[in-house]
Amino acid sequence: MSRFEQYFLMKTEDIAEYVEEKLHFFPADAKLTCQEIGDGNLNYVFRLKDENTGKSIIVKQAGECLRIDENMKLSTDRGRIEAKILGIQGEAAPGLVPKVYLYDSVMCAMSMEDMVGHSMMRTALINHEIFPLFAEHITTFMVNSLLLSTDVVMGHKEKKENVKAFINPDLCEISEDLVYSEPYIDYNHRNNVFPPNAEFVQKELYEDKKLHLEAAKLKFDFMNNAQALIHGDLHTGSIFINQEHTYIFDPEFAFYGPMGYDVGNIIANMFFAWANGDATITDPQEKKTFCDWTIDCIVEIVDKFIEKFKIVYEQNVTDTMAKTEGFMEYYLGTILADTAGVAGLESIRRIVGMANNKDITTIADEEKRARAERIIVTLAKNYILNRSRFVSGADYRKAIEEAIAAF
Ligand code: SR1
Ligand code: MG
Repeated sequence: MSRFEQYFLMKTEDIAEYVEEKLHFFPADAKLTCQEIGDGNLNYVFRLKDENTGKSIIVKQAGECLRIDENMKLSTDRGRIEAKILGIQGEAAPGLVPKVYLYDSVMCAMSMEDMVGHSMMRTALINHEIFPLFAEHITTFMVNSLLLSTDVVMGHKEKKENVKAFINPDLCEISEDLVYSEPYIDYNHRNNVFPPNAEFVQKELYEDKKLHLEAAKLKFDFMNNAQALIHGDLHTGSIFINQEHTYIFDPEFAFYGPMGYDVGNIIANMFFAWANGDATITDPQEKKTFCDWTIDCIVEIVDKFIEKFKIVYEQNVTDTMAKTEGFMEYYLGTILADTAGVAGLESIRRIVGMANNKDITTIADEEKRARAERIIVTLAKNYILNRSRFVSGADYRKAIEEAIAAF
């Protein structure tokens, strides 16, 4: 009997045998080396490489509890969801997601294309690299993968089958808690608040009841609006990129939810890159070039999303009533409001919640980090409280400039 017929958490030394047995991916004389390369909160990611030819493969295995907290148990079904959605997204947005070679439901492991020649986008942004084609790529990915999965386009019974197949309760619960609840009421006592901003957070987040009400409304939209098959965790750590090309991966939080969740996540994460650049780049010209690009990129993402959305909608709408004059504008309007709301929620939760991000935590100068966090939270509150007013890239630019000017 094979060692891999019963689930166990693999180590680097198991991967070569595993891949040999399951895939026959490498030649018999391959000189295989394996490295654990994951730095996420949830899974174990291995790169297996043939040193003779340079050919490589990624094996990602879901553990039964979180890497960042072993007391938090999590269904390994997330691997199935991830493998399945990568197939769907690959059809909707060809070339923008890695290929899946095999999903093994016993070992809860996915063997996939190695995104050779690409870097994790968050790391590249912390190194202040600029990616002029990113807005183009990410908007094609979002519009196609999201809109084509909705009732606007799909047969409604088929879409409902998809809703069923992508029920993802454990991962959704993480977002419901970490994104939509704990940043406002720290009932699990696991928020990470940067001490110099403790009073600011107390007043601006924990004591702002008007903000709580809007976060609550958005939470129930997240839980009840089965609009589109969303990626569910579309931050810059879920993207591998180079100057010519972008890969979007790691969609294990996928489920049928509001489209604005993905769009808002990207916007928030691009602004974290601004905050890092503003706080850490010393050369004024370099700082201006990088920071201006991050803001231009946010503006371009919003405008290109709107432009492509309208085209893809017109070309693919099948539902009779969704063709009614004015409906597309109404529908897009709700998505844009959700986008701004989620951009705010994601911004806030990465500042005060349990899962922070390196763009901010690596700012060594305490005063600069405190200022960066205050700008982000102030901007985020504007996004949430005034979300229906964010209907173009220019609205984001104005809000960003106002938040920066306030500190
Ligand atoms: C407990 S998991 C923390 C976060 O990591 C993932 O990437 C998701 O963003 C999740 O909220
Ligand atoms: Mg992830």
